Formats: sequence, structure tokens, C-alpha cells
Amino acid sequence: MSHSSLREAELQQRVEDTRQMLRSIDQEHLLHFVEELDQDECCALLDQIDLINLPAAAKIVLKAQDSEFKAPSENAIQPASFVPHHPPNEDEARQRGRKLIDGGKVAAFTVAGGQGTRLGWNGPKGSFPASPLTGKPLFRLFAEQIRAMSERSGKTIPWYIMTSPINDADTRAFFTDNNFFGLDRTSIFMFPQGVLPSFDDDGKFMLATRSQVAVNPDGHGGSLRALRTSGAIEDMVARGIQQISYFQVDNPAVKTLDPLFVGLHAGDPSSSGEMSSKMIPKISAGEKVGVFCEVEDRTCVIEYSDLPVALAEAVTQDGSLTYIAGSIAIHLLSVEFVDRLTRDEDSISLPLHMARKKVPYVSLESGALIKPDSPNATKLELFIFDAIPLAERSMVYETERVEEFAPIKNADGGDSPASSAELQFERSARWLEAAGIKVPRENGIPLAKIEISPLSALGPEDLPTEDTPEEIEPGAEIVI
Ligand code: UD2
Repeated sequence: MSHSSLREAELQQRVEDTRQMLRSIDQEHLLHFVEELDQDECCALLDQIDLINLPAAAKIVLKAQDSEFKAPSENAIQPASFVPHHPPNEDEARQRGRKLIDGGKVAAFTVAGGQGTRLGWNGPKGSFPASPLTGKPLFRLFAEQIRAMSERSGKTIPWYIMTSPINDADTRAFFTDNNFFGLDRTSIFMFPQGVLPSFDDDGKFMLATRSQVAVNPDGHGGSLRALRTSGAIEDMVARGIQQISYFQVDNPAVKTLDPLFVGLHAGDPSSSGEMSSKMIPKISAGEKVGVFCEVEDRTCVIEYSDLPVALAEAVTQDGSLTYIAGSIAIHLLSVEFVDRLTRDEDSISLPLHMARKKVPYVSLESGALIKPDSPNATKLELFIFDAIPLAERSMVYETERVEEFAPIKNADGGDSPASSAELQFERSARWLEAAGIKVPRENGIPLAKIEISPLSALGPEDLPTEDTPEEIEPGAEIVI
């Protein structure tokens, strides 16, 4: 038998094996076009089907109704308690955190797998220009912080980055093209998250093309499994990492590793050191952030869309929101905790969040690509904050919006490049003022645009530097 006919025979066998498997889960239609595919397309489809683990996904569809996230009833929900911005043990906690960071026990972890469709950016979200004057991309801003902290502690801080199958290659290329932003490339560990197939109203998976199943990234909650399957957990253990500083790619103001937060989370008797979170007081009842609550004596986050309106709008005697603790998606997780949650396939029991979506699909009848006008499919996602109630005790720490939360999610309006720039300018102005430098203001708004590189200062305590002007004129644009 010639080499090519041998390959052909092997491929036919794979098709038959896959067909049998699909038949057993009533999803055989995914091979509807297989006879029309060339060898490469056919291999790609079979590889994808193997990779997604469709039998497991089919089980998920069957039990989707049971394991779907269900918001707790209104009377079971209480507001979560939190550690105030300046806790009594602040100095001690900061020192403890600094010691852990300086000792190389804390890693940075960015979830960067999202599709960024709302922003309309053609590339990985982390490549979006986010600093307001020099247009440094989000990844560079994080890298500079990590570099500055590593240089100070004399220990390389490893950086784990979760991509998705959609942006993994582009993200890697972006890092290579930018020479890893001056970081040691062996300290960067990148891995793609998993995917979950969308399904139609009959519980059938769909074809995005004749040779591709329609899938979506499995949500930032998929990071737990991805940390395990990628070998990141093993890598952390080998490097002596104890804590993971988790943050989203869309927030240029995040403190990638915060000594105070680390110290409050790890080593304080009030915290189990398993999973802690930062919160900011919500600006309004309708602000689109999850809210920290207590349900059955466990801390949890209820996403804004799931929090009953009566609770979201409830106010205390002094008029402030009762459910005030907004999640800014910054967490610390211990390596041990993630290890425990992911040790075997069934050990992760995060609920599935379902969303109705418009999913383009190939019609089995006509072979044409159909772009639906209204939602036609269910998408499944896991959320990282659903791990919070699985922790023994979970600490929530209050921080300040302007210091740590200037997200870029939308092209304009709230959470846009423009609103983020305003917050970043305000933060720079405050840092300079704290260092004794007068910044001109009108109606409280800084009249100068100032950008401070993380390589120059990680906080007001690092200012002034030799690049800081003694006086700042109204209308000035200054990069420090
Ligand atoms: C998230 C939180 C919200 C609040 C807000 C703060 C959820 C469901 N809501 O809202 O409560 O804390 O952030 O900014 O999380 N991502 C992945 N893989 C995925 C999906 C998302 O890596 O499969 C990353 C994505 O790159 C981004 C982050 O997770 O960095 C946020 O995801 P989102 O845009 O779905 O959540 P958002 O901004 O609506």
C-alpha cells in the first residue's frame, strides 16, 4: 500500500471511530460534510472534536439545567463584610506581603482569553493602547510593573497569561515582536484556556464551518482547569510559588502584585489564605459589576444581572447602598487551593452560566452559513468568582477606584479608553500631590495630563523622580 493510501485508510478509520462516538451521544450530524472535506480539513475537524472532549460536553448539555447557576433567593442574601481601605493592621500586613513577594512566593496571573468584541479591537485585548499619553499596550503596562517589582526584590516574578484558542497565536506573536517587554522570556508562561461548544434549542452542537464545531472560550472560570492542564500549577510548585495574583487584561490601573493585599490575604488569622478579592464601593445601584454577598455564611459574588433589583437598590440609614461592595475582578488564590480544586476531573464544580447568543452556523440542509438575527443558541461559561464560596474563609478588601480600577471594555461611554484615561490622569495627579508637587486643577479636575511609567514609580512613595518637574503648568502633558 502506498504512503498516501495508507494515510487515507487511517483517516477513514478515525472518521469511523469518531462517527461511532458521536452517534453514542446523538451528535453525528457534526460529520455531515465529512465526505466533502479535503484531508487537512478532515483532520482539523477530527482534531477539534478530540480536543473539545465532546462526550463530556454532551453530559454538560444534558445536565445543563441542573448545574446551571441559579441566583439565590432574595431573603437568603446578605451583604458581605469587608476589610476597610486602611485596616488597623495595615503596616504589618504590607510588610508580610512584601516579604512574600520579595521571597519569590507570588506570581502574576492575567486572564486574557476574552474576545473583546465590545471594544471592537482587531487583535488580542492586551495589545490595546491603554496608557493615555504614550499609548502603551495593556500587556506592556503589566510587564513594566512586574519588571519594576522584580528589579526591586532581586527575584524574578513569574507571569502566567491565559489566552484563548482564538487569540493565542496573536498574543504570542505580540510578545515576541515586543521582545517580551524586557522580561526574561522564561518567566512568562502562556497557555490557552479551554472551549465549550454552543448548542441549539434541540441540544445539538453546531458547525461554525463545514469543518469546525462552533465553540466559545469557557469563561475566566476556565482558568482553574487551564492552570492545571497547561502544567502551570506544576511550574508554580517547582518555582516555590504559593500565591497567585489574578487580574483581568482590561484594567490598566491594576496593581499586578499588591503587598498590602497579599499580606492581608496570607498570614492574617481572619483569612484562610485560599481566595481573597478586592472591592470598590459601587458608584450607583446599576453599576455593571458583580456584588460581594453572603449566602449561607459563605462569601460569594452575585453578578449585577443576577442581583435582585430590590437588593441592588436597597440603601442603609445613611443613604449609601446596602450592597455596596463591587467586584473589580482582582483576586488572590493560593496554589494549594487551585491544586485542591483541580486535582481530578470532577473536583471542579463551578456552576455553568448560560447565555442566549446569536451563533452563526452552517445549515445541514443547504450548506450555507446562516447568520441569525436573534439568539439561536446557548453559550456556556464558567466564572472565577464562583470559586470564592469554595474557599474555607474568604477575605474581601476595600480599595479605591481611582487607584486600581480604570477598565477599558467599550469603544466609548463608560469603561472606555476615554474614561480610563481620565482616571489614569487623576491618579497620576494624586501621586504627585502626595509627593508634595502642586498640580493645577479646575473644579477638582487636573489641568495637566500626566502619565507615570510603572518603571519610574509604582506608587506615590516612589515620587518625585529625577524626571518629575518641580512645577506643573496648566495644559502641560508630562510623561514621567
Ligand atoms: C467582569 C465581571 C464583573 C466585574 C467586571 C470588572 C464577570 C462575569 N463579570 O465583567 O462582575 O467584576 O469584570 O471589570 O466576570 N475572559 C477570559 N476568558 C473568557 C472570558 C473572559 O480570559 O472566556 C477575561 C477577559 O479577557 C477579561 C475578563 O475575563 O479580561 C472579563 O471578562 P468579561 O468581559 O466577560 O466580563 P465583564 O467585563 O463583563
